[in-house]
Amino acid sequence: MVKHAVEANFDGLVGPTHNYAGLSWGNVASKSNVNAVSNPREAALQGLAKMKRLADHGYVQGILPPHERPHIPSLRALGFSGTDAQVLEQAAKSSPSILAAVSSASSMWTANAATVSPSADTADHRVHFTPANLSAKYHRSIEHTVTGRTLKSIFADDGYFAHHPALPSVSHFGDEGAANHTRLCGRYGEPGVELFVYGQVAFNEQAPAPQKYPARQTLEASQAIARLHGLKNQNLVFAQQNPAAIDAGVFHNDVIAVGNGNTLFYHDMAFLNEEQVLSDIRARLTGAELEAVRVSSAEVALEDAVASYLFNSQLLNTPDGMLLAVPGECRDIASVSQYLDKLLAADGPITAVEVFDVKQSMRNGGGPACLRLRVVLNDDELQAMHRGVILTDKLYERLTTWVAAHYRDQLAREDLADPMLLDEVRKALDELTGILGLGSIYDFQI
Ligand code: SUG
Repeated sequence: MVKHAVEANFDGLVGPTHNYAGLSWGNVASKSNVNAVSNPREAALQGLAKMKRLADHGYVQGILPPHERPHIPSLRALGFSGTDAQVLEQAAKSSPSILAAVSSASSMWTANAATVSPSADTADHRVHFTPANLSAKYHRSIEHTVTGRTLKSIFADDGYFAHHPALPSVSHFGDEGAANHTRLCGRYGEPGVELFVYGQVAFNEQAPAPQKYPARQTLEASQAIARLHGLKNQNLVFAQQNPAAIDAGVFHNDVIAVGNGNTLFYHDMAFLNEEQVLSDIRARLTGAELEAVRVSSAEVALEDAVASYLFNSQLLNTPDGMLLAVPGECRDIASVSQYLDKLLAADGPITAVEVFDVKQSMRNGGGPACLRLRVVLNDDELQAMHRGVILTDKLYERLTTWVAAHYRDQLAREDLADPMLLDEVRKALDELTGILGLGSIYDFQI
């Protein structure tokens, strides 16, 4: 019997050290905004406003808390020693780039937090989680421990939820989580097709690969996750991302494609072998026909797709079609804005477009879809999870007040060495775990 299920979205709450450090080679926005002064308070409020608007629409909206940054244990592991203030001072003096890396608020992009397989797809009928090792970038490779603790704390009942450790943290198993994973299905509670998109085959040097920028996800990582989650071959498609797209700044598949239900919205440069991907999905999808909404390069040039983040939109069910939740930049770029008007006039599955302002995150290459982790949950699983992280009007009020009390409204590179910042962050996060009822998840709390 098919159980009723919903797609819950867990957005990353932007952390108090949100800054622009140019840490992600291959991510055009991150590089172009290096050393700009950030506004952590505005960033967090923009994220919360997006969550609130979607919760008001009736979607199940959850929150994943930010990580502790600057992360002193990572600096100690690299040989900096003394009191926390001395560790910061030494790192700032001798290795400011390392200090910037351990200070990044990058855990806000929860599409990279983990890969999640709903219970309808898995062999043991539990929801499976694997935190992404994010091994391609040092600043992100330090996220998975706390991400794993947080997910275990929220989805604690092992009768319903299964947690795996991150894959080995080496380039052969580079894994970027749900940003390279899309699930297509009829109804959420039915078995779906899990589409894993990879950038490179690690154990075959002859296979096609990008030339300029790194491929952050390997086929071998995607296959390992499918095995760990107990997915069946008939529900799986592995597709290679177009290396030319990676070289044009598409560092994750969710910068060029998004799927929901039976609909795949994608650019013609997304996949190395587009026809094969579509026919593999069609052959496996049961209970619905695939709706492929293809955007051609003639309509929207790849460069405009990357600059606008058109595909880093959330695609959400509504009672009479689907809503595309796009970043504001989509209305600033003429070709994209015209395309959206055409899309709405057409008789397709996407029937509404709404604009969200997440500019602070966008300047680091994170649009609406980067900011959320999708977890399909049936009614029993929704009851079984920790409900303190689900956004209500009351929690929204509480969190906006908390942000106003603890966040700075500007942060420059030099500020990362300020020992006061570390104190502010720890005080804020300690209060936050209390507000969300999460218990101890941070190193400074253990
Ligand atoms: O991993 N940017 C992130 C953006 C992640 C976007 N996520 C998805 N597409 N799902 C990254 O490249 C930049 C940080 C800095 O430069 O300060 C950064 O980490």
